[in-house]
Amino acid sequence: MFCSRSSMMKKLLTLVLITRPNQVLLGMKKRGFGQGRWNGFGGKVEKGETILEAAKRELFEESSLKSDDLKEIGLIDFEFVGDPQILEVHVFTTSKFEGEPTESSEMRPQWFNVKDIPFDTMWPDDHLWFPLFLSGTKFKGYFLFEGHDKILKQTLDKVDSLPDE
Ligand code: 6U4
Repeated sequence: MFCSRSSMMKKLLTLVLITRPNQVLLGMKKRGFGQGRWNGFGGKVEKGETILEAAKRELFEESSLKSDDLKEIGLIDFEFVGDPQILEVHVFTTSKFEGEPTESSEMRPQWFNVKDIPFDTMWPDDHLWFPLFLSGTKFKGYFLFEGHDKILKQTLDKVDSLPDE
């Protein structure tokens, strides 16, 4: 099978942001990548599943919530200095879900008022694109990180549609 250099160097990830009126559900990451930060629910796309299937699976595994209404709202590439692998993160959102947010081994869920989103304890890119997500605006972004705290370069654009819709 032919694999282009760019696809070989990309790792597909999902990120799901659940909303209810004036609130967003975040999870405190208890372990792994982004430990100690509030974030949406998500993880790696596994072999044999679509990106949307991965988003639903990770949402359920990490929060116990189910949704058949996930809509892709953003696509963000993350690069880390010294690491050839780009993380391609597909961001989904919905306000239609079933179940009660429940703590998992990976995440401790908590509702936040949109006015009190804990950006200080989130990935540093989040405060840049959350306003677009919260206003229902689709976006594409790119962030180059040095370590996990410093953004060296960034682009962020509103788009009309995303490739996987
Ligand atoms: P496992 O396999 O569970 O050990 P882990 O290393 O914990 O994997 P995983 O699968 O939870 O990582 O995936 C990382 C999650 O963090 C994905 O939902 C994508 C998200 N993420 C990564 N970089 C991010 C960033 N800069 N900003 C952000 N979310 C990010 O908001």
